[in-house]
Amino acid sequence: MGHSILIIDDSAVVRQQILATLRTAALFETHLEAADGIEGFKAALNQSFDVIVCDLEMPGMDGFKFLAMRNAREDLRDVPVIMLTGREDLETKIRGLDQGASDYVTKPFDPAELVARVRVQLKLKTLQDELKKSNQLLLQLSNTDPLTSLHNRRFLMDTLAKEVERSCRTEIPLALVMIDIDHFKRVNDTYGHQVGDAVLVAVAALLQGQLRPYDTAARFGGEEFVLVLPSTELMAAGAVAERLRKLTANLSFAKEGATDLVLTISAGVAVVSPGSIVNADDLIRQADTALYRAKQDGRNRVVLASP
Ligand code: GH3
Ligand code: MG
Ligand code: MG
Ligand code: MG
Repeated sequence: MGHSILIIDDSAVVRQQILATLRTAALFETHLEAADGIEGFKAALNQSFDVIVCDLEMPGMDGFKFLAMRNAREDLRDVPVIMLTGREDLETKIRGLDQGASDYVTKPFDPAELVARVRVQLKLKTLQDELKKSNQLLLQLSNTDPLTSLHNRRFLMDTLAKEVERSCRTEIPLALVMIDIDHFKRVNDTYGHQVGDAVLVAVAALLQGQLRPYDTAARFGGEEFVLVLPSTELMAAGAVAERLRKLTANLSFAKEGATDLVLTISAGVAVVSPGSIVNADDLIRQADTALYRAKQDGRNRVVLASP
């Protein structure tokens, strides 16, 4: 993929020299020019660049101010800026580097030096982008259950702690639904582990498909799932669980070769109500107790925790 580059300099002649030099070395595919810091800053906000070459002395917003503006923007901080300094003034260069410039080139510049310095910054930027991408992937993997692609327990506990805290502070209710597939061991025993896995994937997809964008569905353990429903009262959460219970009973596994499999779930529902002081563990415990009652009472049902 070709690089994109932004040249900020008040002199059109200098901009052309820079572009011609970098073009000869085939260092970029797309480029944009700006005549001062503010124009350059706007360009950088509108479009992503792999490297920015910025003059220091410009009327209006100069290079230092441009750096300061850029530093205030998280999304721009990773774009390397090479400062063009008119003078051989060491202090100015140090100040530029201190303020976040990645490198500097003294004007009038030597073409080979400019090419070399831009090339180094492009290489670093590419490595940095790759690292960021693999870090994002790692984070996603560490928060995701590999079988169902739902959030895993780790992510759930992080989210739940925040949501419980928010609910206690804002006094807006928060509901938690603990779901457990009934007699799931029988599914494995009767149809095999592979069908068991397919059942887990299907239930996960059903849960995910029924939720609002700000709800969270997670695989809590083997055949247990947890839903976190912000701004939801006990009765409303119970209705959600009831709907899911009915939908689960309608799932067909004929495609998996389990034509006669009728799957049911049990659920326990608990809430953080305004004025109550609970933590995430309390809430889980309450939902789990309600779920236990649902199992005791014959499964395939929803039980609300007593408020
Ligand atoms: P109950 O109605 O009381 O919940 O009975 P149950 O059989 O669902 O509960 P139990 O805890 O006895 O069994 C859960 C089973 O889930 C046992 C375990 O082998 C199975 N299991 C856990 N994780 C997975 C998985 O990733 N894939 C498959 N296929 N089975 C799993
Ligand atoms: Mg200038
Ligand atoms: Mg279980
Ligand atoms: Mg079970």
